[in-house]
Amino acid sequence: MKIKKLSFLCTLLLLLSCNTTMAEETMPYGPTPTLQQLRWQQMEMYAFLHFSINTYTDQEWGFGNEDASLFNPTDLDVKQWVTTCKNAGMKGIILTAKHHCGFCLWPSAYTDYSVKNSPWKDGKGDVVRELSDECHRQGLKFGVYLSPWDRHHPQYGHKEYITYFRNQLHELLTNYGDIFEVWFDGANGGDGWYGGANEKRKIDRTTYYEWAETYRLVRQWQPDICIWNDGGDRADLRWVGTEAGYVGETNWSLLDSLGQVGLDMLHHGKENGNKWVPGEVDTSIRPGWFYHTNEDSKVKSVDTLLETYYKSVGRNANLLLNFPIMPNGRINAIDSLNAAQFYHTLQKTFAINLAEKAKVKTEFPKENADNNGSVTLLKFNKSTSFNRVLIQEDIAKGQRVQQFSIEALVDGKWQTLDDQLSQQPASLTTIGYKRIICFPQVSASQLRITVIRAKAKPIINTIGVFLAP
Ligand code: FUL
Repeated sequence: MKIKKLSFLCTLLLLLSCNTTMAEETMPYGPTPTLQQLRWQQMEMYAFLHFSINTYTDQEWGFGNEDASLFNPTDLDVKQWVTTCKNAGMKGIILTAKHHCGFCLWPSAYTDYSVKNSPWKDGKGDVVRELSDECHRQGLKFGVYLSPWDRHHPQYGHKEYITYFRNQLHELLTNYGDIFEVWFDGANGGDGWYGGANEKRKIDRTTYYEWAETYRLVRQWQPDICIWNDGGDRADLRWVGTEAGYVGETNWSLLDSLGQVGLDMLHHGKENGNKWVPGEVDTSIRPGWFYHTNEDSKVKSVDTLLETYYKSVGRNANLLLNFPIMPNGRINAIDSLNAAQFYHTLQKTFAINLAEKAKVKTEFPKENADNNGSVTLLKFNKSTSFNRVLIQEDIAKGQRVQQFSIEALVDGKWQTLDDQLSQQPASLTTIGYKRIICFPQVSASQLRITVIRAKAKPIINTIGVFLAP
């Protein structure tokens, strides 16, 4: 999906059409992403793989007492996983190295509850090794999910467990090459096996895990990593408050660095938050995260996957799409087929940027005007049909746009283009790293993008106009 940047043009026009100085224009406004967050945002889509003892017990959450010998994939094929994800347009893979049941997909030195006590490869296998090697071979980034909640470990809930958790993190973050993202799930359902205690152990999410120190270690071991966490201290990336596959139409990549955050704020970000914390839309291609045969008929269709894309990547978030691994150790053919067709459709949709054939001019309001608007006019050389408009802000300078509109000149009349996937179609709010507006096809000679309100002078660096098949 190559979209030619119009930044040079915009910068040029800017110099010609307004009196503000270059320095003022390029000064960041408000919180900005770190280099790690910026690189992460550019990945746009990557995959989750859920695989554990649950795969063999038909469960979503193992209790922690399931026998390690149940783990026995007969045809485990990491090449098939990576190829499937690559064909689906995924730029990386995050593996459930340890889910809530505590079973480890790598031969951790700190527990016996791992692949080393399974029949798979006579206990000599290491799924994390095989997958990380294959990802790096095929040019995908690799990430790990390490569940803080561990229903197997006898000391879970006590201080000793934090040392165990950090030891495991050290293994994962120092033995498997570059890790782009680490996932610290916030779930804690209370009860578990806990070494045979069979009891409830709830913890205080805000204090128990001592996240500040763990984050420090993580960054020491993997300086380029992004940390995802939906509980405790604020990390680099945020949950969007739902696993249904969408983020709010208004989506600020900001939160406050301290304090509890409710679901609504996770869903929309905080307009005046003091820290850059972009949203990640995590959702599964099936109803469950783990594989269940009875969900073979419930795999998301190509249309649903496309809608998910537009409501995540198209709304200034990244998409983390889960593929469950089957008991034999492979991704189901229906999942890989639908995902490949989904990506094929995206590639076709965004292959030709019709804006490249237009004359583009941006004007800003006069100095001292009380708003920070802009009007960008695209004049096509002939009537042009399209149904998608893509806009990007230069987020390295901060997320600025609060409200905008798009209009097309159809048969000599300006017609407002609404976001058909939004619940409030007429109101277009945030842009951020990427915003894609979907609407029924129009044939227009001109397109007008008006930034109605912005926190500071808008810096739009990409405009794309497309015709989806
Ligand atoms: C949730 C977990 O409880 C699910 O099992 C799954 O791993 C999902 C991605 O996160 O909170």
